[in-house]
Amino acid sequence: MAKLRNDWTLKEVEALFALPFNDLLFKAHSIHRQNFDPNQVQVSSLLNIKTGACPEDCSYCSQSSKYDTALEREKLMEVDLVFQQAKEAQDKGATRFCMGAAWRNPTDKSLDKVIPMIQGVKAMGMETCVTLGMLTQEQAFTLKEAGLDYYNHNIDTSKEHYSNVVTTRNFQDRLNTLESVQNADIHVCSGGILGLGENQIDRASMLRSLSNLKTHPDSVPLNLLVPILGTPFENIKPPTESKFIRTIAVARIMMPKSVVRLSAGRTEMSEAMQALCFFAGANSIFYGERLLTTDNPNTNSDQDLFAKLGINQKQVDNLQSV
Ligand code: SAM
Ligand code: DTB
Ligand code: SF4
Repeated sequence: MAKLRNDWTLKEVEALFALPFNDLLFKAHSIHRQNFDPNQVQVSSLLNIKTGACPEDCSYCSQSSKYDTALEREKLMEVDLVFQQAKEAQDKGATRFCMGAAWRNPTDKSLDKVIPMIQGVKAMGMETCVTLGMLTQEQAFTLKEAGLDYYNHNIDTSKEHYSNVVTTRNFQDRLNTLESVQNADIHVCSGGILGLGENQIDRASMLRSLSNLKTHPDSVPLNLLVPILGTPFENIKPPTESKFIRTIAVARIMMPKSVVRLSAGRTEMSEAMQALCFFAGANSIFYGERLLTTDNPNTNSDQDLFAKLGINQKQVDNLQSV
C-alpha cells in the first residue's frame, strides 16, 4: 500500500485535475476501493446550537453580522433541546452529531456550556463533533478531556484566495487552530467550499494545504456554496458539475484514508451527480432536513437514494471512552 503523502507539489495536483475525466475517476475509485468498502457511507447530522450575530465577515455565510441576511439571531440552545434533536437524528440513522456555533471563537465560559452537550450526545452512543471557530491550545485540550471525537474547522478555500472571502481572520489562523486540535489528539474534520469564485489552481492549492497538514484530516467535507441572499456571494456562478466531481476525486487520491464528505449543496444536485461523487470517492454525507441554517435533502429521499445505489450506512466504531 502506498505511503500517505504530505509533500504534494502544486504541479502534481494540477496534473491530477488535468487528467481526462474517466481516467481521473478510475484512478480515484481504484484508490477508494483499496482503502474503504465502496458501498458504505457515513452519515452525520448537523445542529446549529447558536445562530447568527457572528463578528466574522465570511462572504458566504448567513450568520455573519456584517450582512443583512434575514436570519434571526438566537442565543445558545438549551442542553435538553440539543439532546432531543440528537435523539431524533439518531432515530433516523445518523451516527455522528455535529454541533455548530456562529462564533469567531468560544469564550471559556461558553465552552463550559458546550461540554455537557458533547458528553450527553456521546452518552447516547453517537460520535460527537463540534465546530465553534478558532480555539486556543488549552481549549482544544479541554474538548479532548470532555471526550470530543471530531472538531470541524474548514480552511474553506486556497491560501491565495482566502482574503477575497474573509478579511476578519487569515488562513494561518485556521491552520493554527487545526494544529491545536491535532496536538490534542482530536480527530480533525477540515475541508472547504466550492463556488467562492475560486479557480482551478485555488482548488488544487486548497487540497494541497489539507493534504500537507502534519497528518491528513480524518474527515474532509467538500461543500458546494449554498448561495445566501444578502451576502457578497449571493449571485456567484457555481462551478460546473464536472469540476466539483473532479475535486472529490483529487481529494480521494491525495488523502486516500480520509473520509471525504459530500457536504452542503446536495439539494441542487441530481441523484446521478451524487452517485458520481460517491464513485469518485465521497463516503460521507450530512443527513437530515437541515444543515446549519439552510435546507438539506430529506431523510426519506436519502434513504431512497441509498437503496437505489445499494449503499449501506456505516455504524459507529471506536468511540473514544470518556
Ligand atoms: N463559526 C465557525 C467557523 O466558521 O469555523 C463554525 C460554523 S461555520 C458556519 C462552519 C462551516 O460551514 C464554514 O467553515 C463553511 O465551510 C461552511 N459554510 C458556511 N456557510 C456556508 C454556505 N453558505 N455554503 C456552504 N458552506 C457553508
Ligand atoms: C461543513 O463543512 N459544512 C457544514 C458543517 N461543516 C458545519 C455546514 C454547511 C453550512 C451550509 C449553510 C448553512 O446551512 O448555513
Ligand atoms: Fe461566523 Fe463561521 Fe459564518 Fe464565518 S462561517 S461568519 S465564522 S459562523
